[in-house]
This record gives sequence, structure tokens and C-alpha cells, in this order.
Amino acid sequence: MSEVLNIEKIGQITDNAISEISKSVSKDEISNLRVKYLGRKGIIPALLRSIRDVDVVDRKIFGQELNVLKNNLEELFEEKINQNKEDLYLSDKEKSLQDISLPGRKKNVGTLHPTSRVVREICDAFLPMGFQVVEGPEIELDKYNFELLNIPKDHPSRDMFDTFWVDWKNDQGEYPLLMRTHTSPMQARVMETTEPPVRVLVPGKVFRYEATDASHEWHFFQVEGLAVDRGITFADLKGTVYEFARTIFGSDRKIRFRCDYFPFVEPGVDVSIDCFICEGNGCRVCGKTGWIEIMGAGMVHPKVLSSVGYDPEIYSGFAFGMGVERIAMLKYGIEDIRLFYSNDLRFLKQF
Ligand code: FA5
Repeated sequence: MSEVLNIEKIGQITDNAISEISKSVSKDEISNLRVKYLGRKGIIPALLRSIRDVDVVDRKIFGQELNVLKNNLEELFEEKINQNKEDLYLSDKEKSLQDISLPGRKKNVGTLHPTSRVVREICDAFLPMGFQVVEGPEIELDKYNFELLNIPKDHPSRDMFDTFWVDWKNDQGEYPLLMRTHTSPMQARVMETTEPPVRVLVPGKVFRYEATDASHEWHFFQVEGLAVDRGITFADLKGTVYEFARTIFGSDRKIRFRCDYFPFVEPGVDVSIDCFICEGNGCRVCGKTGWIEIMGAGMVHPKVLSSVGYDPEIYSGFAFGMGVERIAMLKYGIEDIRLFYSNDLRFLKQF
């Protein structure tokens, strides 16, 4: 057996290394020890080089022993550093500069975005009335956004829903994909795959090619509602909307139903709440009308029911689509819708 390398020597080096590493406390000590044992000119590489002086028969066993030792030491250094990372990474000088009497660093905890908060509040208001929440795609087919909702190509009401189109042609040379302009396409998608009774709520983002002002954004959230069954009437729609408005705004707010036109309902209405800023007198937020429109609604058009395979002689239903930011504005007294997506932390932190 060689004078240079023997089992006792490896054992001794192992003991020394373990004891020195476990006693080390600072970043400097650890890195000096790593150089001492594992550095290019360190003890372990030197021993590995000296294997060539060992008898051929013993070479293999020493090689294995040294490699095990090398791996063990690497693991030990790793563990030591992880044990108390912060402490070890501070040099002695850095530690002497630490002032332990300073107050701790505050962790930044995020809050829910006001839109997410209000989407949840809206869903919570409808769940006790038996509605289920479902979601749909933001990039939608023309078929669902328009055609199945009784808005054929070249129908003038498409102008109300100008939007962004995806630059992709199908085999017929058409551009059928768009950023959905409302959550109503989910009416058709749900009815296509479900037998009545249906009672769903669809929160989601919508997009319009629209100039922005205090109450208009080009991207905003809607929550769609749809209920279809035998014998559903306009009174059910009114009762549901009143119940929702009372839960969200309390019983003091005034609610206004007015006739409106949407090709996928008949009759159609828009629902407004009295303006929280001017208390109905007229201001820039309500466009000097005293009312803020929060949703479109109506009885599902018989053509829409037929287009998804429901018999309008048997089934009827109501639908509504509300603007989430408008509800949040009314609920929290926010005067400009553009604040929602301007990423100003002073605004967002209030929620
Ligand atoms: C619709 O989007 C219809 N799909 C609603 C509907 C559903 C009617 C089911 C009938 C049956 P409208 O474009 O009016 O309708 O939008 C609905 C609500 O979204 C409005 O009442 C308003 O609260 C909100 N909204 C509309 N445009 C904007 C906008 N540019 N910025 C912010 N909120 C908007």
C-alpha cells in the first residue's frame, strides 16, 4: 500500500473536514474551507492526482473512496449554506453594520383588483337564486358573437359592437375570429350543450373598438345571466334584477327599466341606477342624465331559442348582461372608469 495515500489518511481528512465545516459560521469561513478542500489546488484534488502513485490493485478502491468523500463534502457545503442563507451571505463587516433595533421589513401583500372583487360580489348575489357560474373564450367565433344571436352579417346592429378582428382566414376566405364584444355568445354555447332548465352566470372580459371617457373603456368586464325553462316571464326577470340590485346597492337606490333594442331579446330593456355623484341631477359621469346604465336585458328571442334547438313554443327565458366596472363605480363612488386599468397603486391599494 502506498505511503502517499492510505485509508487512515482519507479517514483523518474526512474527520477534519467535517469538524471544520460544522464549526464555520460566516460566509468567509465557508468559502475559505471550500477552497481548502475542493479548490483547484485543494486537498481533495491533490489526493485525486496522487492516485497515480498508488499500487494498480488499490487504485480503483481509492478512487471510489475519494470520489465519495468529494461528493459528501460538496453536499455538506451546500447544506451549510442553505441552513442560514442570510446569515452566511453577510461578511463579518456587513454583520457589524447590522442594526437589529431597526423595525422589520414590511411584506407587500397584494389585494384583489376592484373588478375581481365586484365580479365575486355579483356572483355571490346570484348564487342563492340558483345560478351556476361558467366561463367562455375571449376570442370568439362570429357565429356565436353575432350569428346565433340573431345578428346576421350586414345587420346594422353590428355597428353597436365594433371590435378587433383576428387576422386569420378560414377555407372560405372569411375572417371568423374576433375579440368578443359581450358575454352573450355564451348564451348560445351553453344552450347548445344543455337541456333546459338553464340558469347560468358568465363573468368575463369583453373588447370594443370604442373611444374612452369617464364611463367607457375599450376593454371591460361583463357578467351575463341566462335563465331558460317552461313558463319564465318578464316578471321573473324584473324580480331577479331587483333582488340583485338590493343585495349589491341596498334598498335606497332607485332602479329604472327602459325599453331598449338588442336583436337577441324581445322585448329588450336597459336597466339603470340613479347616479351616486349628482343624486340624479346630472353630471359628467352620468352624461347629465341622472342615471347610470348598468345592464341590458330582456326575454330571449324565439329565433335564438330555435337556433340552438330549443322549442320556443315550450320554453322561454330571460337574459341580461351587466358592466362590472359600472357596478363598481356605483358601489365604491369611483368617478372615472379609466382608473381601473391605469395601474395607479394609489387607486388600487384602496381595495
Ligand atoms: C350588451 O353587451 C348586451 N350583450 C347585453 C345584453 C345581454 C342585453 C343579454 C340583453 C340580453 P351593452 O352594449 O349595452 O349590451 O352592454 C351591457 C353593459 O355593459 C352596459 O349596460 C354597461 O354597463 C356596460 N358597458 C357597455 N359598454 C361599455 C364600455 N364601453 N365601457 C364600460 N362598460 C360598458
